[in-house]
Amino acid sequence: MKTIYSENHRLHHTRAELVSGKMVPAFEYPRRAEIVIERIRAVGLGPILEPRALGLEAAKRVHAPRFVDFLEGAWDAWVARQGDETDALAFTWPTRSLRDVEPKTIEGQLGFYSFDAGCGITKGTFAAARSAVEVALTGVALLQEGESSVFSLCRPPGHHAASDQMGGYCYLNNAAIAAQALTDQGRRVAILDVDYHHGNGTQQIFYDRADVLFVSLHGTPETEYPFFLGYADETGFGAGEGANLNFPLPFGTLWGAFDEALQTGCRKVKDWGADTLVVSLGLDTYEEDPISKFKLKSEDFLRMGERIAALGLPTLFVFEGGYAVEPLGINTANVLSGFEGAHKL
Ligand code: Q9C
Ligand code: ZN
Repeated sequence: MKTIYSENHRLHHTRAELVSGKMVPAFEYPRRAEIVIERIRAVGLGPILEPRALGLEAAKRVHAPRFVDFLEGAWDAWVARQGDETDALAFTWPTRSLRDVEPKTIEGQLGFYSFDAGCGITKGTFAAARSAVEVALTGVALLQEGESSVFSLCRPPGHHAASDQMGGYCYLNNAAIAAQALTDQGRRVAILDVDYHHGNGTQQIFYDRADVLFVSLHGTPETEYPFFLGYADETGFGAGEGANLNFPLPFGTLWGAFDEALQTGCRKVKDWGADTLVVSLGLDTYEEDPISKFKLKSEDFLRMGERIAALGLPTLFVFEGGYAVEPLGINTANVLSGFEGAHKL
């Protein structure tokens, strides 16, 4: 399997995020992607390629152009008013009792275009996010050229990013942008999101559409981030009714229960008639993940890859979360090698 990777992700390194009432060092940092690429190299998964310079036109097919433009200018606007000593970070959001209008200055715009404080902007954030989109879109191009599976090692991750909101360490939704590009080429795409957190951004982007199926397994929003989306009764809206499927699972979930939901999700992908699969590949379901509460073991990720392979579909893996950094390379490569061992096209 080919891997797409760029070192541009290193340009994005936030200083801090808000956890339990205090600012703590960010859980999402460059070493995550480096340890994964080192493992991909060590196990000889396949060639590692640089992304192509594909730009952000495709991103504007799922994100509001003014949101993408905001991201591009946010750091300079922040530095002009606040200096460069801190990350650009929101502190007020247009929640229920307030009004959904765009403020004129950066302090308010940060809240308007985000839904949490897990998405600070630094000098290199936009360049890194743009590069991650190109990593995903290069994977799309390779599928179009006949590859049966590709790993897009995107960083920053994307699945929390909605059409015009960043959050949860995500700025541009790499998996959604890739799924849209594949759909634009006439494919019938299903997105399978196995990250520990609900892919609220991906769900929102496709919620009223019949042409892309979204299936997500995640910690139940009753007790887990992102709290305000990801329930089982969210099945799609309008034309999209029936094209959204959530599996909220409890704290402590082991491979057995996860796999049961995964098999049900895979059956839905098959019954729905998908001809191409995009996997939002988060590894934060791992038992030692510092911010998550499932209990998957390293060898379970081999089984996960085999299950996904059993669908027999052309597959684009898009890297998402996973914060137990030392074993992150092993866990990621396990999914991909499990897939390769079982994938017959
Ligand atoms: N107690 C992804 O996995 N909240 N994002 C962390 C820690 C944010 C995770 C709070 C989690 C976002 C892509
Ligand atoms: Zn996650």
